[in-house]
Parts: sequence; C-alpha cells; structure tokens
Amino acid sequence: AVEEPPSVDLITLTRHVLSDQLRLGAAATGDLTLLLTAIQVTSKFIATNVRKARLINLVGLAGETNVQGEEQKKLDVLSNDIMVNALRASGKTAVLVSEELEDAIIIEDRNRGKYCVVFDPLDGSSNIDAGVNIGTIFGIYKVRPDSKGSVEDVLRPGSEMVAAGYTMYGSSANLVLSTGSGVNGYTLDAALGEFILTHPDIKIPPRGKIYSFNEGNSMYFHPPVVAYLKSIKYPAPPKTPYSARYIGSMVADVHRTLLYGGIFGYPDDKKSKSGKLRLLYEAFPMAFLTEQAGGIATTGTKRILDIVPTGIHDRCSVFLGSKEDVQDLMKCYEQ
Ligand code: AHM
Ligand code: MG
Repeated sequence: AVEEPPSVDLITLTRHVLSDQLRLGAAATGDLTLLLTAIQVTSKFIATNVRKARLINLVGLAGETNVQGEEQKKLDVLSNDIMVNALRASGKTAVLVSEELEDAIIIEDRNRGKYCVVFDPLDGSSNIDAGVNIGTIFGIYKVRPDSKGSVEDVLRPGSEMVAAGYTMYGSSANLVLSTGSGVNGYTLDAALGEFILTHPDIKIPPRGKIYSFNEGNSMYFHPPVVAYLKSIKYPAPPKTPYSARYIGSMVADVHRTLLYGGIFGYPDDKKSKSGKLRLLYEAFPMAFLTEQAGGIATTGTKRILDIVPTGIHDRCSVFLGSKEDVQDLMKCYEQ
C-alpha cells in the first residue's frame, strides 16, 4: 500500500480563528484571537496535569505532599488556578466566573481587557479518579459598552455570547469551538503542541439513535420526561428502540451527541427543582455549540440561550441534540 504523504499545510486553531476574524474586516482587533490563544494554553496545561494525576493515582500518591513540601492540589482546584492566572495575564479579560469560585473576579485596571469568560475548569469531577473523559467548558461575552467590568456583564442571555467551547481530555485533547459562525473541532498534536483542525464545520445529524440521561433519577422525573423516555424505549413497530449512552461527564456526552446525534438530557425533577447543570458555564456554552451545529437546546419549554441569569451559579434544566429528537421531547412537554 502507498502511504499518504504528511500534510504540509496544517490548519492550527490560531490560524483558523485569525482567518475568520480577518474575514470580519475592520471590526476585528485580534483581541479575541489572543484571548483564545490564552485559553488554548490553559487547555494544554490542564491536559498534561490530567495525565500526570492519573499516573500519581496509579501509584497511590494522590493527596500527598510534593518535593517542595506543598500539598498536592486537587485537579479541579489546580485547573481553576491555571485558568484564572492565564486569563488575567492575557490582558484581554474584565470579568471571570468559575464554577470553583463563589464570586466573580473583576480584573484590576492594569490587566483589564474587554472580554468576560465564564468557565467550568474541570467538569465531570466524579469521573476524574476513574480515568474517564473530563473537560473544560467556557463561554465568552464582550463587556457592555462603557462598562469597566461588573457581574452584570455576564448576567446576560447566552445568545449574547461571542464565543463558546470546550476541551475534552480523553485519549487525545479535543477543543471544540464556535465564534458564532458554525462549530469546528481541533485535536491537540502533542508533538507540535498545537490544536489542529480535524473536525471542520461540525453539524449534528437531524435525528440520532442514542439517548443520554441519568436514568437512575427516573423516580424523580416529571411526567413529560417519563413519557418521552418510554416512547424511545418502547416505540411502535416498525420503529426500533434507541441505544443508551451516559458517561456522566457533560463534555463527553455532548461531544458524542454533536458527532453522532441523538439527545442528551439533564432535566429538573422532583428532587432537583432547577436541575443540576449550571446555566452560565455549562448549559449556555453547550447550547451555543448545539445551535451553531444545527441542533436544539431547550429546558423542555424554553430556548436555553434566551434565559436571563439572575445569579452566576444559577442552574437550569437541559435537553440538547438532534433537531428532530429534541422536537419529539418538546412535544411531550406540550401535552
Ligand atoms: P460537576 O461540575 O460537579 O462535575 O457536575 C457536572 C456533571 C456533568 O459533567 C454531568 O453531565 C453531570 O454532572 C452528571 O451528573 P450525575 O452524576 O448526577 O449523572
Ligand atoms: Mg461542572
């Protein structure tokens, strides 16, 4: 067999975003590109730490002190510190909101830029020790005109985000990003240290064959969710039932949904009155990506991206995925 020659024209994430920004013309200053460069660096750094931590767990050293006598930080705290430091130092941010921090960080004058970043530094914490995929989720707003940066700059609907994405730490690190004109996926080439465009223009299939819910919560689910799940598990012939896939890491479950189609759901229920997932840095970025890929993201009755947050750690009910699958779910809410 003849081997394909290696590509000599790699499209890196920075090159791709830059060409996108250039297309936008005079309005673009390159600031968003620089901010995204800072985010890429944090993803590479977190990826290496995730790998190392797994090694440490393997030899049973987690929780011990390192050679400098410092206590080993938990991976999610470490990831948060990596992101806060890098985003502040980028000079491109005004407000930072992290799942790990109770209050928003307002960036001091000398480092201030015009973007606000909301993020979950390491999502899927219950999966960390088992070596299952985990990820970083982020969303980006521009500060409102004349604002010097305040929490009000992020208490805005997700539809006002200028970009959103996630990095999944799995067998490779995958960064999936939208700057508002479609969705692209990049894979970290560890030797080059660059995210390379590997999944251009991701589109969710209009219908899938997979559902992704934590069905262990079934006894708490509201009737529309129970009815929907029944309809895909016991369909009227000649239809056949859907397959179940649930990893319990939103990044991994959404990643699969974007690529294969189907529906991911984490509904509010009788126990979790507002659901579990966080609006600003989990639901909004994933809803943004889903819509940009041609899918739907809803609470069951309302478009997620239209919600106006009242607090930075608000939660909401989430269903997202293939257009036709999510429409079927929405019909159950109408009845
Ligand atoms: P976390 O931010 O504490 O990691 O929780 C969020 C995670 C999501 O990644 C995932 O979709 C969900 O929680 C899984 O929850 P459960 O374990 O209840 O199924
Ligand atoms: Mg989380």
